[in-house]
Amino acid sequence: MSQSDSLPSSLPASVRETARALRTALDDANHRYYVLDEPTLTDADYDRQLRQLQNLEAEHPALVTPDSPTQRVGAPPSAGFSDIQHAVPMLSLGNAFGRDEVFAFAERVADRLESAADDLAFSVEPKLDGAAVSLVYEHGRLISGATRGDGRTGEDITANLRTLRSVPLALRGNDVPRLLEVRGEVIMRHAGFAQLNARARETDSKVFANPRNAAAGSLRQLDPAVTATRPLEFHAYQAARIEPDPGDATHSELMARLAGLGFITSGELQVLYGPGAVADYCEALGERRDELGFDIDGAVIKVNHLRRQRELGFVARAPRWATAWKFPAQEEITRLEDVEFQVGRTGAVTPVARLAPVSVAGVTVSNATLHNADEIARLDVRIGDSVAIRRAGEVIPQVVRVNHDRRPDDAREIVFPDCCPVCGSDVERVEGEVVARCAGGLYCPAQRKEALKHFAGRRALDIDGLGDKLITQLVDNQRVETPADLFTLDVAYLQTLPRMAEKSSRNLVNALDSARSTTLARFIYALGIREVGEATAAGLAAHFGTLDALQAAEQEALEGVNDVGPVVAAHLHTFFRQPHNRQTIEALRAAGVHWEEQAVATGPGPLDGQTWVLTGTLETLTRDEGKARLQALGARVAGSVSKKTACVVAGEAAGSKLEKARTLGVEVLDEAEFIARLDETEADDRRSE
Ligand code: 9MJ
Repeated sequence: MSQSDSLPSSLPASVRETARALRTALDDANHRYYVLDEPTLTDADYDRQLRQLQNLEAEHPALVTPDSPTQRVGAPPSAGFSDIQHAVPMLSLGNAFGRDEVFAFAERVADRLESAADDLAFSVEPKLDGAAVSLVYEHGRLISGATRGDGRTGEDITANLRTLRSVPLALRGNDVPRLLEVRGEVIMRHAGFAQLNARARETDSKVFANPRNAAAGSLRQLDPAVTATRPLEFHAYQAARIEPDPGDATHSELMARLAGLGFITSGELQVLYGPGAVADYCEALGERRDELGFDIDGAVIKVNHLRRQRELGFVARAPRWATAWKFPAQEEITRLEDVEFQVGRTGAVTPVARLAPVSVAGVTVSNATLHNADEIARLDVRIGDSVAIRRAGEVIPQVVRVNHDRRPDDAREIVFPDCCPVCGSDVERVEGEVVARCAGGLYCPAQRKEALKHFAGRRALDIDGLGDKLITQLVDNQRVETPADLFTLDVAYLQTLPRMAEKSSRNLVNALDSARSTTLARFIYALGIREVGEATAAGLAAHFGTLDALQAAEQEALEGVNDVGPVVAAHLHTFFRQPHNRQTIEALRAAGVHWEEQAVATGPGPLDGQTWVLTGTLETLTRDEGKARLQALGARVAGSVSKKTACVVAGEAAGSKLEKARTLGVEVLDEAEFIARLDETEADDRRSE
């Protein structure tokens, strides 16, 4: 379907053509990003084109049609949802537990079809655990979207479903059916779910127990603008009605057609013959369940030929032609035996639930996070309570619910500590922040250990052979306090430690040696500055080019970096103004940690070609800052004075360099003059930009 079909011919051809091109570009970008997972446009380009289209539509309101990409969040909040009758009931599925029941299902189907079970083609696909919805398209345009409801009557959530970028507003391609009713599941991926709940915990809004509840809850928002902010995806798994009738097609063929029309369909679907192959697939999918990035609760086994599906029909509320292989639940009930408090790298004090061990989807769980004091209050949880634990993918096991009816009489309240359980420093809770932090900083061995683990990690300096246990020993023995101390370790000392032979000690010393050569991005990341992840570190490295420039940057300059907002900028600014952090950085450089510095091309500077020398002690700014500001203006900063030196800055107790400057007649500035000159030159520079 072409995006220009619906544009009114009363408008000038050039306007229609521009609108058509923008709509197609935006629809294609959406499809590539949300359906094919192969983004082509940057977010900025997408936003720019969307704004262009919005402006064009504002000038020519006749361009606005319901399937324009500008119309996803168009509807105002509603007072409630009206009913939609499903033209074809939305049925539930029967269950098959284990291989024997798959064989029994296949035999039943084969008997009815008077065929041999091993000759029957089944399509098998993951069973998504989200909220089932049904979408109706007429002449390629989305007409309505509904929840499953009781299977016969659902709720009209069209306005909310339109906000999902994986729901096509207009079907794609040239083979658009006159009528299409597509069914599928709206899901939330683990990553999006974790982010949504993390934000909810910070802002005291609704925390969801699992992605299914989050998806269902997000779809039932009265304000579509809220749904639009939720990371939802629609995955199609059935064409309930299609006109013209596709004739003697198969389910797998229809799924391929739905993909062509613009829907996400399962990349895991397989057509298999006989129950043995089907059961093998289900077992193998179960093994990979944690790798998919979203919840599935089983596999759906369908007779592949639609003609045979029709022949088999339904029993009660479920089709005879399909069944669900169910995986073990991802939630289990156990007892909260105790709560311990862990101190993280940034001092965050996290309550950790110690549980009576329980097997959750095949993995024994004995710990779960309780996040923070607010979460304990929200859950109203006490030691001794019966709790529901959820484990999904790589997400840390969570306590999602408490069974208050089963609270024992001797249940104990959880008391959040006032003092750090590791170093005894005060535990502080900053106004407006949910996280409580140990005020000990790097005095706290727990924070020191975590900082060192982070520093040595694979994505930071990648120090092979420096594991958690060794770090614990080094800190406990007071041999290592800061990351710089790591570079003073030698074989003689290391081999005195338990489990460290000469060879492993030598390997570690070699690994430390290799780690000395790194990149600026890794180094920034390794410093473990709050909220500075790998991507931010890389952005900072690319933007500033040198560590000195980054260290000297003011809050405003930091906020000029992609993805750095006021909070991260403040963390960076504070970090680099702590004397102990600067000392550690200097000690690391002195220990030989190095990287290639890149001058950031900023065009010609007013001090281009000049060489400056800083000497003596500066009071109001550090030498690094002075150097970075000079470099930003184009100057070179050297260590010795010559005839070619443009200017010498002499701080307190300047010695031989100052003398030499005077002898050679080189201009000399004291600190106050230097700062005035910098300010003046920077202001001139800004004016000339
Ligand atoms: C889920 N939940 O993933 C069906 N389903 O087909 C898949 N559900 C289904 N198919 C017919 N993949 C009725 C239900």
